[in-house]
Amino acid sequence: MLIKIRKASDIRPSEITSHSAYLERRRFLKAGVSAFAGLGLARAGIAEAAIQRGPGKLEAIPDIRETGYRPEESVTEYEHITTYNNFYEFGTDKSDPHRNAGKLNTRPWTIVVDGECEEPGEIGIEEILSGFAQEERIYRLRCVEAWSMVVPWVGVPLADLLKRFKPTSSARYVAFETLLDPKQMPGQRVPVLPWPYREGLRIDEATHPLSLIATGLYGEVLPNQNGAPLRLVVPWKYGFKSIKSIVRISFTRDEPEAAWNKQNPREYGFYSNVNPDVDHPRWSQKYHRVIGAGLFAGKEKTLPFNGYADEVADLYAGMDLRKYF
Ligand SMILES: Nc1nc2c(c(=O)[nH]1)N[C@H]1C(S)=C(S)[C@@H](COP(=O)(O)O)O[C@H]1N2
Ligand SMILES: [Mo]
Repeated sequence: MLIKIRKASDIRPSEITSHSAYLERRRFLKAGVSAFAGLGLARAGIAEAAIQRGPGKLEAIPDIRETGYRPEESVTEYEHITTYNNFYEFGTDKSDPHRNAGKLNTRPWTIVVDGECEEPGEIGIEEILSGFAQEERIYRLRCVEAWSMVVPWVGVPLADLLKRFKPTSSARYVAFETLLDPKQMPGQRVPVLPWPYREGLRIDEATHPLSLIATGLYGEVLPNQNGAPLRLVVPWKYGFKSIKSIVRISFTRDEPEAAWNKQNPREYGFYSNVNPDVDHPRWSQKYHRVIGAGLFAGKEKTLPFNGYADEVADLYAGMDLRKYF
């Protein structure tokens, strides 16, 4: 169950493939799974085979750079990733976002970047898609509700995006905000959360190489229910930190407010690092259900920092993780 991750700096130029080559290789690998079995490559083969393009309903993202960011587990099927969602702006049932998010208009889409930085401004989704190298990042997503999946994201390291706005030394945190538009997001007419949905990270968390701004999954642009046109992905934290459909990013001096933390600070901490040793007040966090594994599959053990401890534990050296949960 160990998650082996190569550092981004280990990427070889030969791994930067064109999208068509990427799709070709996927097809080849899919056909070749059985041939790989028994060569010690079976697990990797299975993971690779699962990563084809989505069903082709959405625009393909060109020139995706492959990276070594991939867990050993099988990738969750597109069908599950796009029909079992949390996106309360479109309803609180897992199937609501898939049914209701189609109405969201994601073009044009502008993100305002402001606060403690030298060059505040705006950036459009088209510029993020064309002006930054798009990387494949296969990450586990562990929801605080004790379920988990493995998602083949496409996106841009958050650090690369933030750099462009030149944060100053006063920027100790980064705050994120989702679109506020009850016309398009009917769930916002119900006060289940303090709208707009907001989240925040410490600046060192935000600029950690694992932190990603996702623009797509399975090689295509994000389906609306997964947070189109761009959302945060912080794989070592509970899923609710990975805020969807972002319209504002602000550099701040003080810890920013976050929707779930504001709604119930006892249950949802600001840090919310995945931690099997700190239970949610109403349920255990020691195990999780694997989405798509089938009705009779057993639960899986939850790992500290969702299996990314080698990469991120240093960020919290000396901190009492029961207090800062
Ligand atoms: N704006 C917004 N972002 C959100 C949520 C939400 O309700 N609204 N739900 C969060 C939760 S609880 C989880 S588990 C993940 C789910 O992401 P997915 O639907 O792509 O799997 O999105 C997070 N981001
Ligand atoms: Mo979640």
